[in-house]
Amino acid sequence: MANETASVAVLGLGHGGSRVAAGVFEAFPGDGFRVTAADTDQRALDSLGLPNTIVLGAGWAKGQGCGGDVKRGERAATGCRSEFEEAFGSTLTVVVAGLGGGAGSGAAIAVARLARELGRPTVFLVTLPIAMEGRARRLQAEESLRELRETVDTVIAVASDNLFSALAADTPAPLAFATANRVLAETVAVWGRIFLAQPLFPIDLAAVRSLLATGPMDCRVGVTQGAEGATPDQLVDELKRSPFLGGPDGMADAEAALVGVVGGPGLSMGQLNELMGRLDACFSPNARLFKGGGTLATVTTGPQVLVLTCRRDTGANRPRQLELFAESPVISHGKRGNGAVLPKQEEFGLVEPSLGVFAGSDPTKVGTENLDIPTFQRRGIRIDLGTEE
Ligand SMILES: Nc1nc2c(ncn2[C@@H]2O[C@H](COP(=O)(O)OP(=O)(O)OP(=O)(O)O)[C@@H](O)[C@H]2O)c(=O)[nH]1
Ligand SMILES: [Mg+2]
Repeated sequence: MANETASVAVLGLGHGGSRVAAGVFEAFPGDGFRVTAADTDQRALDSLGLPNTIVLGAGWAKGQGCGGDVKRGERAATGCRSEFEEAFGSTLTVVVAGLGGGAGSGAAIAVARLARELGRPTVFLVTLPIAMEGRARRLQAEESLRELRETVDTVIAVASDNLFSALAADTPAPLAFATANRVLAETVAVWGRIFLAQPLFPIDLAAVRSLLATGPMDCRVGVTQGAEGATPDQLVDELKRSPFLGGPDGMADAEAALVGVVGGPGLSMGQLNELMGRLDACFSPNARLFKGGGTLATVTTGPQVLVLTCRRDTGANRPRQLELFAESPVISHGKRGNGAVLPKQEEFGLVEPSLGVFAGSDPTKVGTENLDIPTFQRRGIRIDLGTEE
């Protein structure tokens, strides 16, 4: 018997995350997931038609958004503690957010802190912006991701570029985001189903932690819808076409992966064995694989497969636009702890006290101090150029 008190919750944060949560609610109504969306933007929330929503910072943000400011998003979410406590599931909460804006990124950090404090089992599925959204958004997303990873150890970050590079260039933008939301909603739902399933061999959060433990990982996800009567080969083909997986070789070059299969109550050990064998063959023999499978009464189609592949994040998948900035000839570069390349102002040669343009004019004096000399020189303040410890 499956644990009767088991429950899985889905929590969408910010506009992108909320739309994914709404996709789970629409496409998987029979699964009993508790679906909640939270945003500082009341109108965006209302447009989703979800029964459970949280307007973040309603008292001061007035439902009008947080202007893309992560700190304001975080503050707004911190003030909704009791609402979030209610939104958690007992077995698992899948938190979804698009990083790069204010509400979703800030709320993800606040929810992560709360989940850690309360010891709630959570997985964070977050997306990184597409290259054309620009460098500022990308850096904001990376900073939020760094903070999120410092707070919880179950953060799965997928690059939206993997999805959009799999679509034809003439795909209309609304359709592209709708595809992203559908695939992410399926990923979230199958993930939840795997955790609710009667396990034939189980997968748990310890496996997810172990998968991500070796450092920042570049993660990709693939999912199948499990059409009735689909053969193992057809399922594997479908998986390889899954748009967030990064192409047909998306499994072959993975250093580590989680492979989950969930079928209806009729799924046999023989079928599962055959399917797992086909899936194994897609990976390098050196890849660390965490596998799980089980059955669930709400699965009325063929088996669904979820694959989460990881490779060490070397920055090779950073969008091209970011590299162009990094090669700019007018600035030199410093590095943040997270490896993000930041512009650094050039050092000026102002080592001697200097009057600059005020040389020759009457000194502006207060007591013994000449205010025409820059303050840092008058006061002997050493400028930290970031070149020394
Ligand atoms: N999957 C998906 N991602 C989206 C969607 N809209 C935006 N994103 C991504 O999510 C990131 C954050 O955007 P939003 O979710 O709109 O921002 P927010 O969290 O509401 O924050 P604000 O800036 O305060 O509005 C963007 O940079 C995009 O990469 C969407 O409909 N679906
Ligand atoms: Mg928004």
